[in-house]
Amino acid sequence: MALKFPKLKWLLSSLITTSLLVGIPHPTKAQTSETNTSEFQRIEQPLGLKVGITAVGLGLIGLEFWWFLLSKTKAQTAQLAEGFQSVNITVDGGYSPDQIVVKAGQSVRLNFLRKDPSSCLEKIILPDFNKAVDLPLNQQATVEILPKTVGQYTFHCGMNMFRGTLTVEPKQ
Ligand SMILES: [Cu+2]
Repeated sequence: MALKFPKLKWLLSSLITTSLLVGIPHPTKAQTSETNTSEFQRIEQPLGLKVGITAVGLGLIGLEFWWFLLSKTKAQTAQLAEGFQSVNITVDGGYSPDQIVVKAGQSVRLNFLRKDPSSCLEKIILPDFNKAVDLPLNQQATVEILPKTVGQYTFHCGMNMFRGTLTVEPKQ
């Protein structure tokens, strides 16, 4: 949930901006233009234009909802390579993928490639596996773990602001 917070904040502020652009009826403004007829003339917009602008605004709002709430990254299953379950994770404004699925009882290699210069992301921590690894910029850093117990584990940045989930499934 912590990861979603900055997104939601952004979403709210952009929704407000969008509604301002669309032009929510402004009572004080309307009054001024009616009483002060000598200076201001009230311009009647054609109905079609109003409807059109409203539709564009609603469309943008819908697009934002889809982008931030529904276009979630899908979980990625680690691929077997040289006896390891490997997955490449790009670190850039978060982790991509941020949901990783592995099987229990086999070593996992998480290959992090940090492209984000922000110091926030320079450390990756897997508390359940007692791992804290520095991620050099534009260089792959591998974290090796052996997940023994089925369950969900989180990995996160040094300050626990960006998070990802490691799901350990039973081996079949
Ligand atoms: Cu951080």
